[in-house]
Order: sequence, then C-alpha cells, then structure tokens
Amino acid sequence: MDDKVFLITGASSGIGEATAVAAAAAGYRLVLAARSDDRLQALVDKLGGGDHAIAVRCDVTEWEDQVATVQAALDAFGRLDVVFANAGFGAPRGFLESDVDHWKAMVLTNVYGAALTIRAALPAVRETQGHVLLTGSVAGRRALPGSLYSATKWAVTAMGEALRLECNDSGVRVTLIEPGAVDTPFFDNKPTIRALDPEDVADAVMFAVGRPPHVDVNEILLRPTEQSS
Ligand code: NJP
Repeated sequence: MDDKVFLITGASSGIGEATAVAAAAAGYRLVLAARSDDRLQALVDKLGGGDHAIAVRCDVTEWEDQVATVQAALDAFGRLDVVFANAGFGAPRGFLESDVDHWKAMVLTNVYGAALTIRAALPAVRETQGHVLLTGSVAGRRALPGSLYSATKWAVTAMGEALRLECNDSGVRVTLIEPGAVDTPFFDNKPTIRALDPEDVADAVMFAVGRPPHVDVNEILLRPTEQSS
C-alpha cells in the first residue's frame, strides 16, 4: 500500500495510454479508466498484470461510474495520489457542422466529465496531498474558428484554475496540460505536420508530477514545432 497510485481517464488510447506506460515505468500503480474495457485489459497485461494496474470501465459522463472508479482504486491499492482527467474528444469545426447529439456528448465528456472526475477523486487526493492534472488544449487558450471543441477546452482551462484556487491551502497540486496537435486517434485523418507523439505529452505530465511537493506546475502548453497557432 506504499506505492503511489495514478488514475487516468481516457487511458485506453493516445495520451492516456502513453501516460500510463510512463507512470508505470516511474513506479506508480495504475488505475485505467475508459469505456473500451478490452483495450484497458490489454494495457493492464502490458503493464505487468493486476498487481501493477487495474482496468475500470468508466463512462466519465456517468457519476456512478466515476465514484466506482475511485472506489476500485482504493479497494485495489489503498490510496490515490495522482488523477489525470484526460478523457475527451473533438468535433468538426463550424457551427453548422457535426450534429447536435455529437455536440452534447462532447460537451458532457470534456467539461462535465472532467468536473465529475475531480469531484469523485478530490477527497482521496486531499488525503495524500496529491496531484490533479487536466488535459486542456492549445484550443483552450485561443479561439479556433467555428470550434465548440475549443469552447469546451476554455472551460477546462477555467476549471483547472478554479480547482487550483480552491485547493490552495491543502497541499494538492493542479496542472493543466495543453497540447497542440498530437498524433492519436483523436483525429480521423493524420495531421499533415509533424505532430507531437502521445509520449511527448506523457513526458510533460511526468515532469509536472515529478517536481518536489512545494513546486506546483500550473500549466504546460506544448505545440509541435511546425504548428504556428
Ligand atoms: O485521443 P484518443 P487523445 N468516458 O482518441 C476516452 C485532448 N487533446 O489521446 O472510452 C470515458 O486517443 C477514450 O476511451 P474510450 C483531447 O481533447 C488531444 O488525443 O475507450 N472515456 C480514449 O481513451 C482529450 O481530452 C489533442 O473510447 C472516454 C480517450 O478518451 C485528450 O487530449 C490535442 C469518453 C481519447 O483518446 C486525449 O485525447 C489537444 C467517455 N465518455 C487536446 N469519451 C490531439 N490529439 O491533437 C472518450 O489539444 N473517452
């Protein structure tokens, strides 16, 4: 029960999966949450099996799933030190594009889902004076034409700062991870520039988590070198 425990939403793919691999290499126990339990189970096996990681089927828009995920972490490993609210997805740009059901799912996942992750995990993270990280975006720091996705990530930026202010006296650290284009299944088509690899974003996460307790890295914004805006 002494090893630190790292919970990741959206762990079945992309940035979440790469961060799980990096965190396991750094000695953390992993709690892997997403809806694709087959992919999560394959990652558990890759990380060395149930002593090292557990898979929890979790739709982040469902409060009961989020509560059960945190409970599973405590039951398996007895503590929770790092929570990475990373699950999310995009939508085609244009306020006449996509469809309203996709919009609704995106807003619920990217904004409400991240808030539910914080709400479910915060009591346990306060106990360990742990760390909450949120995947925001470059798109959460500047508006993109016709992008409701960008608006969801502005909300995540605000959520991270709001949480940091709330946790200020508690020893809990809060970090916004704000990537530009990352080569993951997030995109239907591969980026045309040399995008970031998911491992590049995982490195940023592990940098923030690895600072000493008195250092709170509030934001890391990282773009591919070829990305202009
Ligand atoms: O994408 P992808 P990324 N409940 O598609 C999960 C942000 N971002 O790694 O449930 C639970 O490989 C999904 O799992 P599943 C982006 O906005 C990206 O690039 O099994 N989980 C999968 O594990 C997002 O916040 C770029 O389908 C749900 C994961 O989310 C984060 O990075 C740039 C879920 C998505 O993995 C990770 O995206 C940027 C739900 N309801 C920000 N819905 C970029 N790639 O360029 C989805 O600035 N998931």
